[in-house]
Amino acid sequence: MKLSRFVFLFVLISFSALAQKDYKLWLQYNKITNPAIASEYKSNLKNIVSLGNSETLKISIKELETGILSMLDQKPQIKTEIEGENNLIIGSKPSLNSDLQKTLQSDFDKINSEGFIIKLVVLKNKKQLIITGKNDVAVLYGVFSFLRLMQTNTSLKNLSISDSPKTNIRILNHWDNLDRTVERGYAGFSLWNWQKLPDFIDQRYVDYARANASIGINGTVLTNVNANALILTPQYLEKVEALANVFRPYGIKVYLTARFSAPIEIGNLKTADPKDPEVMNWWKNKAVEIYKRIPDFGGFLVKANSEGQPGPQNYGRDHVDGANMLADAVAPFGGVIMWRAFVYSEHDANDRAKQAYAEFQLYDGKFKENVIVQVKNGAIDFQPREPFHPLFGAMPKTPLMMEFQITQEYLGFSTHLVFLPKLFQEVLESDTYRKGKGSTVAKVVDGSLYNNKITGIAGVANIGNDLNWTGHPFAQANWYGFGRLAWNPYLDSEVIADEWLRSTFSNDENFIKPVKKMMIDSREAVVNYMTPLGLHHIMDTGHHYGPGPWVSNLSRPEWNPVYYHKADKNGIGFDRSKSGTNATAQYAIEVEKLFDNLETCPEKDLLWFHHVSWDYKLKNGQTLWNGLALKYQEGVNQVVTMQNIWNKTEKYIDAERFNEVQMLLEIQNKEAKWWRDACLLYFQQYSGKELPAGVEKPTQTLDYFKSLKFPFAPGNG
Ligand code: BDP
Repeated sequence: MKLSRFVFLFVLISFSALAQKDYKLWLQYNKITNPAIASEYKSNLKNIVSLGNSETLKISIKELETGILSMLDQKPQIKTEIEGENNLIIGSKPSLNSDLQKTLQSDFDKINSEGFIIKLVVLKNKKQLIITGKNDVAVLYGVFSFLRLMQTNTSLKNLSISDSPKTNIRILNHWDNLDRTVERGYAGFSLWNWQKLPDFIDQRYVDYARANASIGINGTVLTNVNANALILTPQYLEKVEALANVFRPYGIKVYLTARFSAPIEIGNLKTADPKDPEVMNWWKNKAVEIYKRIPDFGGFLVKANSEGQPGPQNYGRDHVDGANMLADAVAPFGGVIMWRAFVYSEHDANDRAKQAYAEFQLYDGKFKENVIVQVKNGAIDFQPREPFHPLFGAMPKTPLMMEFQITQEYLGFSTHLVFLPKLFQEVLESDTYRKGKGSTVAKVVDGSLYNNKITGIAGVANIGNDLNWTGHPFAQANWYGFGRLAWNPYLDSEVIADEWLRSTFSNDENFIKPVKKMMIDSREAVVNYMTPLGLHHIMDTGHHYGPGPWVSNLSRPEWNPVYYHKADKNGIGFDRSKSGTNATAQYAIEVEKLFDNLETCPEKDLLWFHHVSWDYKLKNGQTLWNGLALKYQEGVNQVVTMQNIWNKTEKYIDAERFNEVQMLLEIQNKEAKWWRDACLLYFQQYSGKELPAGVEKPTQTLDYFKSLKFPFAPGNG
């Protein structure tokens, strides 16, 4: 072979080996270099006893083999009988012998149907390690959890874990269109290759399911909430069925979005009125047709009468009529309806932040048992920071599902490093006070506050067909963290960052410590350089890329950033207190008082709830104008700190991901400055004040920033 060709091949091979790193997400299975930990695992992982032979169990065994080989350079023997000691026993409760069942009875009592047990036990005087649960999918969760222990170099000593998910529906919402564009998607095109389905099964579908199962995600809505009825035609259902077949052994159910007008569009009916018998029948038959193909179909997600989508109100009916009609159709098969509460109307002059509560709260207790209302984390729309949505806690007789956005529509797309579990945690920990102190949003979502039968957390996916799935290597952490929080909404985001870094990059403390801090601080950084002190929705409109606080020419008032910041010569902010729109009254009295009073309103939410004079004194003694400007500067400084941290990590990780993140942080730096300069120049017109010392002078004029146009910004249809 000629040298040049050899070099070419070498480069190609090493490139693909490196490229795989990005692709492998948090399942890197790096070699365990800590000798004590490695030897503990080695001695316990010589033999795997596999009890059963379901598809799911086979996946568990294969995953263990892959992980063990890669992390320990050891190939375990796979057996079907327990002989000798130090075996790793894998199987669900029914497959265990009576001795084992008895030994583990108290552990089984502690877990629910999806929970697992990982435990060192002594059986007939012999030590064994066991991973079990009540069914094989639960065992798979246990296996991934065990592999996480390995990946994070956790000692096996005294190992005894029993863990169950706290919510039933842990689901990704893909805003994927049938033409493979992804609404608000910044990581390429949709994974679902509809044209080649059902016959061509892309390996990515399998890898996607595996990644989700590894963090306990058990559902996926394949299609955009701005729905296309065609997905419900036989031509597409056949393709959906093929995907469902791939996902099933991983414990993942498939769901679809239901376009409310589908009976007209694909059913040739004259109406989609939910009280019309023909319409009801159409949906019932549709459900029968779907469940014939996909017996474990999860159900429908519906965006109705919101942002132009059709819904029951088109026929003089309400959300309850619409949701319950669909609920009846899927109920015989155990399906659920996830009905979204993301509504606001152009005909409603009311503060947009009040509209969902105003429209939905009075329906409490009126929905059928298999309806769950899906509520965004805040009352406006996935902003870098929002106070928790007032509906949480306010509908005791209705299960409410959390909707988080993992894709960074309003947080810098997939170019900005922002660790979202920090945001998610802040929302979940918020106290609604609806049943006294401690009535957190997490307790509403996991059903413990009001004893709801179904519970769930949805995340709008940030996944596309980019080689690294999420566009930014660190955006993988947001997918990961979402799954972990959906499993356990009480998890600390620092724990999540720690696990993720160890599983994705390295266990070296010199890497973990600074990079974890970088991740944790990244959320506040984006708030600071985009929307500090409670500002919100001042992104450029349509695509939401970059700042656009000046936009004021769109037909619907609440589509314009000026609606949200209300800057004028007297000050800035949206008065939602009693003297304003009184949105604060939608919260429990304790929360209402806190937000309503300028003195007690947390400064992070100040301009969300109050219109405040430019000279208002902040807690640190600064005037509002100076404080605001300094916050913007702080955001930029934080990005610089992130860059400094990252620049020191080169020796701990592969060059490819190091370089990618370095380049992306440079973009983030530029864009943070863009945000700071554009917003401060714009607001300065109203404050009429100089920038305080410590804030860098803008390098461009306001007109320049206003002139920037991005007709092809991604994710905007
Ligand atoms: C908004 C997005 C829009 C979505 C909508 C929704 O800009 O693309 O369709 O949310 O959640 O934030 O329905």
